[in-house]
Amino acid sequence: MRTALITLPTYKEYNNLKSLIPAILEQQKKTKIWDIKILVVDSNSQDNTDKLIKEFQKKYKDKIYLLETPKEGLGKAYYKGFKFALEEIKPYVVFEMDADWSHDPNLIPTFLKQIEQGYDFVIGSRYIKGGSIPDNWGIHRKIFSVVGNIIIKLGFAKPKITDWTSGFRCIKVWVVKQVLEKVKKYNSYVFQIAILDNALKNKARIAEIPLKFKDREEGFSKINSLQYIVHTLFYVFTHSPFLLFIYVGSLGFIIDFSVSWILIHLLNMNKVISNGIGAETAIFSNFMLNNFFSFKHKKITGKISGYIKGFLKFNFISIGNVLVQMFGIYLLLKFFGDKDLIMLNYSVPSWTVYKIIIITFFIVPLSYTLYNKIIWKN
Ligand SMILES: Nc1nc2c(ncn2[C@@H]2O[C@H](COP(=O)(O)OP(=O)(O)OP(=O)(O)O)[C@@H](O)[C@H]2O)c(=O)[nH]1
Ligand SMILES: [Mg+2]
Repeated sequence: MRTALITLPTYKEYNNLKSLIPAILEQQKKTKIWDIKILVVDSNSQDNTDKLIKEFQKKYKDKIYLLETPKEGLGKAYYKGFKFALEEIKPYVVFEMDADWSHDPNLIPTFLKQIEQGYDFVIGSRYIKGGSIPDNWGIHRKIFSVVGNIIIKLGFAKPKITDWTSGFRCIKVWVVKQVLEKVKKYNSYVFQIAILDNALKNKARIAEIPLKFKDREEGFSKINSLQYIVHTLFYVFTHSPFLLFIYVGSLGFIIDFSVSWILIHLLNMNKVISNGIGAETAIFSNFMLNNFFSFKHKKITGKISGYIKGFLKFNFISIGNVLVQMFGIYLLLKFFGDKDLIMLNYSVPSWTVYKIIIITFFIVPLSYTLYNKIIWKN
């Protein structure tokens, strides 16, 4: 039998644990292939959680582990719990699960079915058909959760994953081994986003199953909404390959202008040649920065010939972009005219507006897609 380890981080959840632990172990009756075990990672709750677990350990032999940690937040509790699991318990899958009855233990066999079908990372999702968030959540909490997930989804350009912050998940241990040290520095709820982001970058196969999230009835919430929002935004803005690609492109724009300006105004060089050198310098810097920064999880490594091939492809895509831009400008000028446009009382040449539209809506998505399909393939 393979071990499925349910990891329960707990801080002052005595009353919940009393009923939740038997309910989880009840699931054993529904499976003959999985050995369901529990690891409670308790952060010095001082509410007799430790005594309760020790009693359960006597009752359910070899089924329950207790790891005691300092109170350092949810992410740290999971990090330490998973590390302990890898070293001491060696399960085949680990679950993340809240210990406050928000996550229905009856869903455990459904998660395991998905693992049996070949998925590596199964998410209990509140935002797919059949899933839900509680009706009685205040409007601000609903907005945080829904909008937060939309921002993450767009930022990571992964429209198929609907719930990035759900804390009910089942993960194969090979994925945990790959990502654990990388997510060590993320605490609180950002840990959940970081672990999924890194799992995706390690090509884990992801599935979602519907989760009807229930509000806790016992104990108190430990979530800090403001910290959650700030950390989430910071993570997305510093880890999304798409946003990193945008930063690199913007820097390229500055490099192109600066090099051209230096060559023309300080070195008195020919304007056409200077612009060519400026553009090519930017193309080179974009290529290198995208390789080591935006797409570092699938970067070109090894032989110099690999870099040269990648760089040549990158140049071809850049030339393609120039042609698309020229054609777009031609069409817009032809259909919408060449008059200056009045914006906020200023008169701006129409071509500048057209150029911005073409870059934003065509060049950026097109080149991002092509880089992913042609140069930095999975
Ligand atoms: N070990 C440990 N567990 C924690 C810590 N903070 C939260 N938890 C546990 O993590 C789980 C989720 O925390 P909750 O406070 O329920 O957060 P939430 O589910 O996002 O928010 P609510 O829906 O308001 O309850 C619960 O089982 C908590 O007891 C911590 O610092 N250490
Ligand atoms: Mg909760």
